[in-house]
Amino acid sequence: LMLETKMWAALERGGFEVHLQAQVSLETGRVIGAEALLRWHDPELGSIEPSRFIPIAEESGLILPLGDWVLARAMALLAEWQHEGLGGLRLAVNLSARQFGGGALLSRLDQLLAQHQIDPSRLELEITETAAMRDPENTRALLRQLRARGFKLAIDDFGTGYSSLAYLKLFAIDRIKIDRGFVKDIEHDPNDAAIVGATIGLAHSLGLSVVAEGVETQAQWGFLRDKRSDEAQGYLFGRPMPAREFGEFVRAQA
Ligand code: G
Ligand code: G
Ligand code: MN
Ligand code: NA
Repeated sequence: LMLETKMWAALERGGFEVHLQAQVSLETGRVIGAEALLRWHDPELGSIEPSRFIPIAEESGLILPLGDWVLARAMALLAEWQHEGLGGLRLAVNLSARQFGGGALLSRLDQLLAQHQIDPSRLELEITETAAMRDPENTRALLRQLRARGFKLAIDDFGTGYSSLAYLKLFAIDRIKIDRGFVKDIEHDPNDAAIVGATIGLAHSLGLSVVAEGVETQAQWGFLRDKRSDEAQGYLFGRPMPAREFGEFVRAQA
């Protein structure tokens, strides 16, 4: 309860921040976009991990105003990039199940698009398999509407849900993010290597693109490039960093 109270206060006082982690093209080696990751620094408790505060936010309902804040921040960043000559970048935002349960998401996104004059294809919405399957019919309908608007849709942590292949049939999406649990031992574990290779092939044959998560080594990078994964994200290219640093990071590669 203490964390919950502190979180509400942090939301009002600007205690949350969005950090950005680069996503890199495996073909060109260039940064093509980023994933937005929430960070919370409390003056007394210090930095608190998302894995600790997101579940509390989800249970308490705080995830709705917090998620809304992240979306607004993301749209504002996209607008900044557009003005700074970084308009080609894409920004991915994580959505919680509760955010697509309520029916407010679409109109809120429309409002933000109009406010910031953003090309909707620059924003990618990441949903996890488990969140999507809480109410599959509702999810399916909403994802269709989001896609019709031009937003990009990604399935996060792909392969860790109960019925990953069923989601591919049920939901119209653009991209899958291969969970870092499969990437970690890719060089040593032939099963992981086979799973990742086959997943990339499956995604491509369905017309989806692939981001591999948690890439930490050159060997993993080489493997993924050989298997024609489209993009990669991980400590090898950069940790999640403050937005200003990310802008400099992207410019430095030019
Ligand atoms: O940021 P890592 O750095 O620790 O993120 C941990 C988890 O928190 C990830 O599973 C990520 O999906 C989740 N997360 C990070 N930012 C957000 C956010 O803005 N909204 C939601 N719903 N989850 C987030
Ligand atoms: O939304 P998702 O669960 O995919 O959130 C990404 C999480 O993965 C964040 O917690 C982020 O800090 C973490 N992460 C990103 N890159 C790496 C990496 O290369 N190695 C590890 N161990 N974690 C990573
Ligand atoms: Mn994610
Ligand atoms: Na993930």
